[in-house]
Amino acid sequence: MKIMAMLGTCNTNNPAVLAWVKEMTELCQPDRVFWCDGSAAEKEALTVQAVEQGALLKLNQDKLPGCYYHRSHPNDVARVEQCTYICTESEDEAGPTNNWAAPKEMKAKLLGMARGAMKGRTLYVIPYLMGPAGSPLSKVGFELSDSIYVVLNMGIMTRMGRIALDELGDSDEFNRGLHCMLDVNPERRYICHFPHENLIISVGSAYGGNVLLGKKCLALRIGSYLGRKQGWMAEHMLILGVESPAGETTYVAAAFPSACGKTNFAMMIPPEQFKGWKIWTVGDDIAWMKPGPDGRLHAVNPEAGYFGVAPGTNLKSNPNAMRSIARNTIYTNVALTPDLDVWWEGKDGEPPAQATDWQGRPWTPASKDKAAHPNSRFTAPMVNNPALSPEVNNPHGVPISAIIFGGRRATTFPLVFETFNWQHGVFVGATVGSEMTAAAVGGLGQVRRDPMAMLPFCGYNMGDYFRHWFHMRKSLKFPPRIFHVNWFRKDASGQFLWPGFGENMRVLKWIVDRCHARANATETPLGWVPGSRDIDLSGLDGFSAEQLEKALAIDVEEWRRELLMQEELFLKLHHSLPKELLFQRELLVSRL
Ligand code: GTP
Ligand code: SPV
Ligand code: MN
Repeated sequence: MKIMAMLGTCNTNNPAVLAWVKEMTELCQPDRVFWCDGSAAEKEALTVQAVEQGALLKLNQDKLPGCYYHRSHPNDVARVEQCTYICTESEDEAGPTNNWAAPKEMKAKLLGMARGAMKGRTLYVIPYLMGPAGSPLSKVGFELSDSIYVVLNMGIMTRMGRIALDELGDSDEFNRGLHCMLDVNPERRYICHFPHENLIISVGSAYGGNVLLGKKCLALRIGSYLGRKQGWMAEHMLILGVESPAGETTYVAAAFPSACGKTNFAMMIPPEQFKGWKIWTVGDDIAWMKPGPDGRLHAVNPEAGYFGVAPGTNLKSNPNAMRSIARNTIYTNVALTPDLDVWWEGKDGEPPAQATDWQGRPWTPASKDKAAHPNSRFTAPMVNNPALSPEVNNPHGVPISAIIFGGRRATTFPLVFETFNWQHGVFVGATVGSEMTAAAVGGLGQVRRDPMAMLPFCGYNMGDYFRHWFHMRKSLKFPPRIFHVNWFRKDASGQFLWPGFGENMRVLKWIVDRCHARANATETPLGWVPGSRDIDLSGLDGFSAEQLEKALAIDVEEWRRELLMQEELFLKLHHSLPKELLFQRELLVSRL
């Protein structure tokens, strides 16, 4: 076997890294080992190889310079929660909302599956850094993968290569990640986390959150576990800055479940009437947050790119995303046009007269199936985003003034409310419910509890996670205010009550003004709600104050049902639920 350091000098003397790569190489028995250095030349060479192997297709370079197309296996198009495990010593540590397996047995099983699994293939060693260089919050990981698609995606989504080795130095503190595609068989698919060992093993998939191990596996599941031990928080949150015409920038973090609007909100362009207001994107999916010396909660985005939902993305809904994906982007499971352009449901313009769908079948507008998979995605470097925050590489992160929770709810939840205090805010986050989306396999459209949008991503017992949230208050002299929003409420005819997207700026401005104690609100059983005059509707043609009132309304009958639904989660977690949550529930019941 030959160990190659091709096209670069990304070798390392770190003994812990070398020992682990050697051990895994002996286990997986690849024909070649390729150490990634993250250079532009390397990216170019690997892209050529990926095209030769058929893993990528070169798109129309006049229209989409540097862009490539990928189709995943039709059985492998989303995260698989039923195959995702937290392997802690005790089952109680993983808690009732996670799949659990004993670490020793699961490791033996997975390493057994990996034995000889890379014969005839290349093992790519992917060193990567999550978070800005030099940040106390940043973490180094190594993903060993036999997928060239994973390498090219990790090159966009993380700070990959030399930079990670430099950050690590001689330390043995890094995440170990092993990824084997095997035969991409759902029966042999496991995404397993071993938090005690800072280890991830993923087999049998080649798609998104299952295999880009820095993202959901390290940055959220392992991250949340480490955060609790080390006094910080790993959250499924976007981070944005709101700059006012006076030049004051207020930072906000928001947790919405998968495919519920984080990327859109993080890149929003304010409507014309909001002259001088500007949104800066820090991150669109994940926030690592830690109390700073100033007593405020500081957040960094551990990622370096966007793995975003394609359907519904267009120049009106998300112009900054369209600009972000105009070059150097990998498209997965969208439709392909005859001139090698991409298309998806909800893209600008007319649907193409003919196209090839995400499964490679001929498609026309008369076809009954969708051209793009509902969970088709783009992988785009954040530097493409015209609204990228100048603070994105700040090792100290940005100070967060507001945390927003939200879900996809056709009824019950008003457009926006502010919670009374941190404890109440934690209760509201803990009881978030949302309709399930295509981002995970199964259950589409059903409302389920998705606490803090972390149900699929919390790496330990959810009850202890809530306790950690309450505990964090003690290290914050200036805790962020906590809000809840719902862009997805519908009227009797099934139409969205609120126009959403860029118009969400109107709600965001109220939130920011509340943080600076300069906006009015009315006390309700749920929290502080703006009156219809407190939200600026100027220039929003065809949208009346009455409609806004409908979007803001609180229906006590609906809330009785909601309380019963919330109880399900409380029962499931009764063993580990912090008392503060029961107390908050009693308070809500009595207010209602
Ligand atoms: P993940 O990447 O899975 O974590 O998703 P996300 O939370 O970043 O969601 P994203 O912004 O990609 O939006 C998902 C879907 O919701 C897209 O189809 C959007 O068009 C739609 N969406 C986003 N914002 C709004 C909104 O304000 N109103 C409505 N009605 N739909 C929205
Ligand atoms: C999500 O599902 O929340 C995503 C997409 O951001 S994935 O990376 O596949 O998890
Ligand atoms: Mn996400």
